[in-house]
Amino acid sequence: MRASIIPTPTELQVNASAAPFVLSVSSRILATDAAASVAGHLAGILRPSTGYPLPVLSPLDGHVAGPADIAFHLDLTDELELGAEGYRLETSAAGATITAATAAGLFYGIQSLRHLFPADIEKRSVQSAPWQATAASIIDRPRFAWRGAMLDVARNFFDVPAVTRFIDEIVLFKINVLHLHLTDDQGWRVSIAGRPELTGIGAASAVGGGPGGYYTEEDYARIVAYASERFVTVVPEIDVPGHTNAALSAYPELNADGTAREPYTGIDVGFSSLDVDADATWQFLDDVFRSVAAQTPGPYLHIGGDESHSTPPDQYPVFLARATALVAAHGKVPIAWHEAGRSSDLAPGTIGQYWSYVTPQNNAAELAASFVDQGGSLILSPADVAYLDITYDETTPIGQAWAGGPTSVRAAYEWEPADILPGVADERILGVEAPLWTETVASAADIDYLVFPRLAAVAEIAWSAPAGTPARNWAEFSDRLEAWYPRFLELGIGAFREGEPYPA
Ligand code: TNX
Repeated sequence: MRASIIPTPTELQVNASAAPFVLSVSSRILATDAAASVAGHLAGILRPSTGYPLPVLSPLDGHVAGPADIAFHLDLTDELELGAEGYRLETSAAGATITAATAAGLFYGIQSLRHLFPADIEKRSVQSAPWQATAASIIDRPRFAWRGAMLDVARNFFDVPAVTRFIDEIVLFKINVLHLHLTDDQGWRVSIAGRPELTGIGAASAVGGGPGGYYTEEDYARIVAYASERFVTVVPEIDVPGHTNAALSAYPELNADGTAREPYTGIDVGFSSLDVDADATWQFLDDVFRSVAAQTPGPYLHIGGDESHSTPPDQYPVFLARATALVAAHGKVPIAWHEAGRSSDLAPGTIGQYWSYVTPQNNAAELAASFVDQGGSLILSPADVAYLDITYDETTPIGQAWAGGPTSVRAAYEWEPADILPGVADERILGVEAPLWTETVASAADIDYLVFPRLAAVAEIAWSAPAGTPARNWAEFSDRLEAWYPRFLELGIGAFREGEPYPA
């Protein structure tokens, strides 16, 4: 038996000749109160397929872990120096133990443990034993703090169950940020106190005349809570001043000519802009940022800033300076796409999201560096390797090919974050994010097909050792990925597979 953990751990010793850990009908999960919710999460994964009761018990009540048990240890002193998200996982005939300094670390330990069991463990109906996990000893911590996936719910709307399903999928690979692209020309998807027409008029459209939709405050709170229970921070994006046709259709006073726009269902970009001078625009943004900030427990608020080709060029930097200051005034750290680096007056600490290529095009490297010069850091989403909506090959029936596409799984795996922007110090790279734009994506099956397995490749870049170390090895990764396909199947994730047709 081999271990096919993705992303590959920092230190992994597989004791192939040793007896494995075996889960049995009498297995128990031992966890103190502080670890009980994470332990319960693991029980929720293991009970349906094993059919075992797997009670969660506290060692403080005198329960002692035996060879069939899984024991959680929350070590707040962090003697093993596992940090904010690291963990140690030991599996053997003597039992399974997960140790971490935080509940998040324990949660990542769970994900690795899942990958050690047979793929059947992921089924939602009772399967037959044996439930063996390879004897292994793992110490693991992430390279980057920001390991993101973005879902565009504006071009096409995805309801709460689709989003929580997406969260369940991304956490398998230790992704810890869900960036929701909530607004664009084609639709406005989040309710804003005092601005009913954003979701009245602005949410009724989608690409190709799709049904549209939006999250009520309650819906949005459910997504945020579901994510938070899985150690995922939700980052809302309100894209301004371009990509705003939906808002411009809802409130005429946001338009320079005072006339409401018609709803838009095409896939062009760059034709819309808020009237960046109008007081009405700033009252609007104040309402929007206040409401979004109030719905967001996480520290970040993304304000887009990309492709604002219809904003007067001299006004664009002024707008970004003021908009980032407004976000900061509402208590959030602003994030913007790299074009916002054109402003030299960004609010202190504004984070840039780089979306040019692995080899920076035009002046993208300078724009990204501008955030760093202004005291901010960077999230890297190089479009030619990390964009999840780019086609895999000429036969891919959905997706787009603009960013140097098609983009293979191999290309998504073989790039190095530290090599993209030569002047930028490594510690200014907050991490990596893979965006899924949804102009051509209408269903959960479409999402799965474009996101997997590419997100697994990007997740390994975000979590595991850098290029140039033995851990970053395409041949070895593709073996692990191969071993993952039965697991995708059991999880109901319709992942792309080289040479196989689109399942729909
Ligand atoms: C560019 S990348 C966009 C999006 C599109 C995407 C299509 C970026 C910041 N903006 O508006 O959806 O290309 O791949």
